[in-house]
Amino acid sequence: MSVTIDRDGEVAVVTVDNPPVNALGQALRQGLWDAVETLDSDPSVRAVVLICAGRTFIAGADVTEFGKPPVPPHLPDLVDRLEQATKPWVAAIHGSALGGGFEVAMGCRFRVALDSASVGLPEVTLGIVPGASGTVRTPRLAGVEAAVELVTTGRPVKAAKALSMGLVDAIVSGDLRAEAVAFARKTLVQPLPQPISARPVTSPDGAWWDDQRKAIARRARGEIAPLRALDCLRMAAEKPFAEAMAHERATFLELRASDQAAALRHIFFAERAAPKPAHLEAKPREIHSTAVIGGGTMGAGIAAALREAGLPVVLIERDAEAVERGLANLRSIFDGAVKRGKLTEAQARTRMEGVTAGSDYALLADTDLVIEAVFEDLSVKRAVFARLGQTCRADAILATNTSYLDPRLIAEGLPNPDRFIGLHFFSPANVMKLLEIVPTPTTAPGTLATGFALARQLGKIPVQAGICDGFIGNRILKRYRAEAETLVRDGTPIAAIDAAMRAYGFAMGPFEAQDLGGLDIAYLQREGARAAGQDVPETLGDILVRAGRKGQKTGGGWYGYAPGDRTPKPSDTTAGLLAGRIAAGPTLTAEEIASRLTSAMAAEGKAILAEGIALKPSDIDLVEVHGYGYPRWRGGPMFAAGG
Ligand code: 3H9
Repeated sequence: MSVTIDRDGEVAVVTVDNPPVNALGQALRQGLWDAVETLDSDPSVRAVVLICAGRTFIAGADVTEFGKPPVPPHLPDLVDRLEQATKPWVAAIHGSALGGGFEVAMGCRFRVALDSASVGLPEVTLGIVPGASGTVRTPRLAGVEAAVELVTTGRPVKAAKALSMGLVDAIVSGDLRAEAVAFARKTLVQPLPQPISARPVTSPDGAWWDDQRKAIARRARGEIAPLRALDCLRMAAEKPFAEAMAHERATFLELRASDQAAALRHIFFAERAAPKPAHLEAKPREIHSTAVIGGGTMGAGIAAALREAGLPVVLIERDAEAVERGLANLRSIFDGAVKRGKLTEAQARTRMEGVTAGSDYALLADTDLVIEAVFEDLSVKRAVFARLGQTCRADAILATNTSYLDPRLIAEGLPNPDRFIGLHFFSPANVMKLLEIVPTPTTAPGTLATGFALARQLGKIPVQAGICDGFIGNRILKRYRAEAETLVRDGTPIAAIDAAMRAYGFAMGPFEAQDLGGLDIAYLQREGARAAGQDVPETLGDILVRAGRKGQKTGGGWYGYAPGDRTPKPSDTTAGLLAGRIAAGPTLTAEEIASRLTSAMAAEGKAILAEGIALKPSDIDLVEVHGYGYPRWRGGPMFAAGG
């Protein structure tokens, strides 16, 4: 860590260098404090530029310090000290000015950002509120509405938007240091603006605050921090600066010690560790061209994800008609993105232009990576790989997206099986962040490393999984559903189970989720296993599917649905079908139900770890949070069960 001072005439340039992201650990806080003192007492300095070395401006407080007692100088005091500096400081922002980093920038009299930079207050995503005046200075800098958006969502904004919101004073391109020094010089011939803490703030009326509260409670269901941040912002808008600061600090310290903050920190570090597991020593192969076999929902989603990362895609289907259907699936993904404002028409067109579609495997002769996403049937998949083995380059990486077949069987007979791997995407594959990476015993280390590198390229969270029925995620899902059925058999109402899991933080309970996705997929798997001679006991789901109740698509499954209405209603038909299987049992509270189901998930997770299917508990938590809707602020089943 270093804080160095050099000069450009009457402007001093303070450079912070604390890799990797210039986090505000104690030494850096002290270094900045000392720099303010030194420059205040140097009469030859008239203005100061604060700039950072490396990939980013200060990215925030040092999150690794959060479990420990705070050590002075405290960040709020440092921001005050900066604001009281006798010379104007100019924050020169590149990369991201986040959390404490943006708070430090608000202690400066001016903020100049590179056009590629972003600023934000992401504290709520860590289960806390900004703790060094973010909730108090932001409304005074940019108004209450902008502050509420920035603080309660935690979403950073790009430089152009930051300028329009009043969060930064100027955007520059090219040489940030030279531009910031020139900006600082200009300020010397103009009257200085008030320090932010002295600026006035106007509070909207009570009804506006009530509306915000309702909207946040809906959006951030179960999370404490966004609502507490709103309270801080209201305090900042209605009370004197010092009183609002005291409230913010108390809230910050309380939440920092909360279970939700601990869970969110756990996921934060797990996500950053996931792409670089220690055992990954081989060099990944470079991927410049890709192909997807199968243009159904899954294949089209994978192709869209590849295009989003800028990779050209060859889409292969069985015949001309299927090729057209595949292209239509892909087009509807991009059209949807245009409708939601995520892509421009021109971007959508470019995405489509990067796709070559056909039924001729000869199109794959020079492709670096092929991902198979055809029907979940061993013989169909084997036939695909037999053709890939004949037509692709001998070093092309060949991946299967199977979700429950044994990849070893799929790859049997493939020439050069060292380039074969499982890459299990989750639907919709262009949206869901999780990628299970499944090496077989013959997969080469370089092929495995390429899987991880591809995940990085696609912005996915990679988790390595061993081979078993369902890998990590679907195996836990099976156990979760089985436990939910056990509760039903023991007399707990279906609707009470779903309600309990929603109250725990899932968007849907296990039964309504099955009705949405269709009960027949899991049923067919079980039937397949039974046909193969495995002993798979009958489930309640089997009874429903055999009676034609496959979920919403058949007008009923676990629940009944009125035509055109997706609201689940308890169903007499279902009750009748299951009547003989349900015993009278104790009435469980919502907490007891959630505890039974999450404990079952954790128990399966433990078994998975013991068998070496997952490499570490935090990988299981990532799978559940990013693939199965486990509430992030609970930290995942392993964390919730105590690690
Ligand atoms: C806060 O500021 C509270 C204040 O309001 C009040 C205080 C009183 N601390 O993400 P990357 C590590 S709360 C410690 O892969 P990128 C990370 O673990 C904070 N370490 O890089 C990784 O380590 P390793 C509010 C941190 O280039 C390495 O840096 N700020 C921190 O893809 C690289 O990280 C945030 O929430 C940290 N704050 O993205 C910002 N941040 O190499 C969080 C990162 O050992 N950070 N590390 O695995 C980010 O969003 C991204 O890191 C950033 C760079 C966008 C900056």
